[in-house]
Amino acid sequence: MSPTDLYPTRRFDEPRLIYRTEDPAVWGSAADGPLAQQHLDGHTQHGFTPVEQLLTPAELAAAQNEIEQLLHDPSLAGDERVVRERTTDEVRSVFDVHKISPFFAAMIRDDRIAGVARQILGSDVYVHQSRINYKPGFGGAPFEWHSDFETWHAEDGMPRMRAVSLSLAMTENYHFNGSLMIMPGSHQTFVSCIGETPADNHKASLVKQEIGTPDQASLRLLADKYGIHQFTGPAGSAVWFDSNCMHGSNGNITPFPRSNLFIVFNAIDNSLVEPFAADRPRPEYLGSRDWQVLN
Ligand code: 6CS
Ligand code: FE
Repeated sequence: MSPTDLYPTRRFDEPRLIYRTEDPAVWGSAADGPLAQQHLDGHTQHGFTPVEQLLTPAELAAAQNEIEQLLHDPSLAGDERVVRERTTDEVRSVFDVHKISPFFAAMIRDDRIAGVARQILGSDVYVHQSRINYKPGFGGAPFEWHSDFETWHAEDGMPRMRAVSLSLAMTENYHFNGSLMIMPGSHQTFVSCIGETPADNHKASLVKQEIGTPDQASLRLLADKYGIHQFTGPAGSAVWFDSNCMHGSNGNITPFPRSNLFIVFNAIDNSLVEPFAADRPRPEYLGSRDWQVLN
């Protein structure tokens, strides 16, 4: 039997705002890992923690080379883990990069990455999902406003808000090439969305999400209350953000791609159950059930 549903969504006729009371954003303490108390406090308050430069120049160059390889990897042709833009057919995302690439598999085990995830979640962790978002120039499409947790709860059966994501810039993120926007503090409010989950929703939602995106009135309330922060920074800069942050990004009509590596860590005690609002779970590459603890 599934546990109590603290975050009902895609179930009611009207949207609801549900205040988060049970799940802290930070579960560990300063003694547990690389982040100092002030960073943990900032994470609790804003729901995210920016990192000015996560990688050394040599590591960054190697990572950039690796994402270029993945983009052109002939063995991935026709693979469902490669998602293309609807209008331009350019690669939008490649999933499972921590399984496809030994380089990224090793990189994410580093204390600067897995160590921080364990510290924030106060637990051993595993990778729930990993992807590169390429956001190509001349037509990279937007990501609509959403909370990742809403989808992971509804479609993957993630029970609680005890997951954290790392977004690591692989190209410079300018304010004009579709960089990430987050409403600071919005992780404290869960927006229960309207609409039922269609069968195989991920086939559409990974190109343009429509189900599980909040209604405009809820978004306006949240934006008025929390404001909007836009992340910019050079390749190698990063941000850790809570699973329930309200976030999105604009399209990219500039010539400059905005590529990010995106890794989702989940606490091992928060592993997936049956979906809370979908007929069947999504594929393994979107929400892992066959995971291994990171060490
Ligand atoms: O499907 C996912 O897991 C992620 N992708 C999208 C477009 N929305 C929800 C979540 O961030
Ligand atoms: Fe997201």
